[in-house]
Formats: sequence, structure tokens, C-alpha cells
Amino acid sequence: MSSPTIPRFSHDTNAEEVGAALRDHGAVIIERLLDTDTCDRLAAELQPWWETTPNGADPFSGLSTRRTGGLLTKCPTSAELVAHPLVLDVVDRTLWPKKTTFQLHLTQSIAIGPGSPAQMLHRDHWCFDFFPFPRDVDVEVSTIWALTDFTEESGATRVVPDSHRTPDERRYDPSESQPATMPRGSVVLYLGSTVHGGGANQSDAVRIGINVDYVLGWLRQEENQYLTYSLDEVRAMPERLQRLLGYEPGAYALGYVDGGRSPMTMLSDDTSEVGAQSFEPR
Ligand SMILES: O=C(O)CCC(=O)C(=O)O
Ligand SMILES: [Fe+2]
Repeated sequence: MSSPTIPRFSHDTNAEEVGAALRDHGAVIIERLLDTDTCDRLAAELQPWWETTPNGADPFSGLSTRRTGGLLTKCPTSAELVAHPLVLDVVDRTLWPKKTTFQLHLTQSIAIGPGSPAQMLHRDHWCFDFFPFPRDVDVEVSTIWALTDFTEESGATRVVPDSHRTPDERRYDPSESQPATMPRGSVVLYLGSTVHGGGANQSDAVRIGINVDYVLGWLRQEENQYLTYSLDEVRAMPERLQRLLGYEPGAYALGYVDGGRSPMTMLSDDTSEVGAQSFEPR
């Protein structure tokens, strides 16, 4: 039996077919969703930050890998990735069980230096203290946008297609994974349950990806969005981003301020928004 491959779409695809493939195979690639100008702008905005970002402190983070977080203020163009309509539509169709909303989990650029070994294969939803989620629950969608060409040699993210419905205890050998090869401007999406990891960089150039993850509104975010951006920085952002950061309630009475107000009321003069909808069982 031949091993499954990562489904691939071109930029003119739609959320329905991408979402279906993501749920069926645990990962999808959308090629060239960003144009060259956007990639150039992202790279130019990030350049000064890469230079001052230290390498990771442990093998999982990558001892030759620089992770720069909090991108929405450091790299304003990253807002176009975070709030990309196609990606948000796919995430909205995929995360489950969701009655209310989903939110941003983290933003970071991941620059894997030449000679860096492969990252340990893992499932991103292990961040929830290794809670064994039921197999039909999808709490997290991860995305990695390629800012350099992702080749096997340069350290393309490695993914095990169809691994998302196997039990967490099922461990995979690196030979069972395949590289998410894709040209600059493309994005790979995978579920929190999908086995994957950063590839070994055997080239002489840095491999740069922008990692943007989304999570259900009732879970804690991996990167603390409330402490990453000041209230004044959030007030200056578009409403969609404010909501994605977690300033709308994650569910009824989840994350309120002042006895029941939506945190959105702290961002503008409009104090009318209350908690999320009404408290009715599903
Ligand atoms: O850099 C990559 O390609 C993947 C990184 C990753 O999976 C992680 O850090 O959780
Ligand atoms: Fe990961």
C-alpha cells in the first residue's frame, strides 16, 4: 500500500474543499496564497527582529532555531495572514465542538538555521498538558506560511498524513513523515492532532516560516495574547483581530470583565456588548 500524501490546492481553491481534505487527511497545502510583494514586506518587517532573537533554549524549540513571537505589532503585514479569509473560513468549519467562537493561539516566525536537526515529531494539542482528547474532537488548527521555499533539504515541516485519528500513544518513526514541500508564499495547515515537526535544515540558508495557530475559544492560548500586546495596541487594531486575540467572550460567561461585560467594551466607547449570546444548553 502506498503511503498517503498531503493534499495540495492552488490559491483559487475554496474553504469547503480545503476543510474537507484537512479533516480527512489531517493536513493540506495551499500553494502561493501570498504574492511576492507580500512575502517581501513580511521579510523586510521581520529582518530586524530575527537579528535580535536568540536561539531556542531546548532541543524541541531548536538550539539553532530563532522563534520571534508577538508578530502583530512587530510585523504589521502578519495581520493579513492571521485574518486571511480563506484560512479563517477553513478553521471555522474544522474546529469542533464549537458553539461560540475560536481564537488566535499564537503567532511566531520560525527561522531554522543551517545544520539544525529535525524537531521531534509531535502533536500540537499536546500543549494542553497531554490531555487525551477524544479522536473526533478538533481543538486546534496550525498553519505555517513559507517565507522561503520549503524543500526537504531546507527543513520543510514534516507531516504524517492521516495520523490525526490515531491514539496519542501511537508514535511515529521519522521515515513515516513527509516534507510539506512548497514554494515561498504557500501555507501548510494541519490539525492539533496531526503528527508533524520541523525538518532538518541540510542547506546553507535559513528556513523561514510564519506559524499562526488557532484554538477553540474555551481553551487557554499557548502565547498569552493579553500580555503580548498592550491595551492601546489592541485598541488600534481592526475589530476582527481584537476578537481573535480573545477580547470577545470564549463562550457564555467565559472571560468576562466587571461582573459580566464583554472585554470588547474595554477597547472602545461602545459599552453595549454583553457576554456571548444566552446560556442555553446545546
Ligand atoms: O517549524 C516547523 O516547521 C514546525 C514547528 C512546530 O511544529 C512546532 O514548533 O510546534
Ligand atoms: Fe508543532
